Amino acid sequence: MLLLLKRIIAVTLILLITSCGGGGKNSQGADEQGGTVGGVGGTTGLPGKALLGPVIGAAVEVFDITDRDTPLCQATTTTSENLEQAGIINFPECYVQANKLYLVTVSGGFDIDANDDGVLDEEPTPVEGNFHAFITGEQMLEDTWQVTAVSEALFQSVQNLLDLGTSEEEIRQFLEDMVPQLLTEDLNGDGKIDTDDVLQFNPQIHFQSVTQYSEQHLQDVINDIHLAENK
Ligand SMILES: [Ca+2]
Ligand SMILES: [Ca+2]
Repeated sequence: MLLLLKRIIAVTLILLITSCGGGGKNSQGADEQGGTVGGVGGTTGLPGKALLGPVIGAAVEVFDITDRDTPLCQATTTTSENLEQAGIINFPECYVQANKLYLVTVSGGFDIDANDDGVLDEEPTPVEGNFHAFITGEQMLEDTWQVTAVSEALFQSVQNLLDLGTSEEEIRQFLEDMVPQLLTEDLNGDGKIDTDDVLQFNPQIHFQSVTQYSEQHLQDVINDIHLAENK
């Protein structure tokens, strides 16, 4: 039923979308073309984080959304018993275009705070599956960002469109339209609930900011990621 509903929403939105301005706002940091995240020359990009609880030792890849076979950049999340320093995504060097939409995939590793209580779990939980986040080059270059169950739920909502080869503009519009179904609060305080907020979601402090619909759904998403049943 839920899947059917999602498909109906997706099809309706495709029909409704006529155009979309996905342009970059070009604030400080990134120029119009892009910049390098990580590496010696990476002065503008900020690290990401794989965060169910923090996921250590996971493989991270960045893809152009039109070519999900060839990673543009790769990294392994940091390992630490300090939750703040664990699960950090720091690319050796990764050039991204500010206005382009990318897909980040996190695979494997261990969730070291699976119960999200902010305390290192006695036993880490293996992550058998993978999870994703859509992120623009601009978002990657100008703020910290998290790959989480919320970003994965958003990815799953649009996966069919991606597989159908839907245009980047339509995907971006669909993502923005879907966010209010997942989040109820403006997490970065800019007056809008949008994909910027998805990338700031921290399960330990924002779990009350998810919609009633998504609360159980997100727990299911996390369980599926742990057990590799989200494929
Ligand atoms: Ca814990
Ligand atoms: Ca916001």
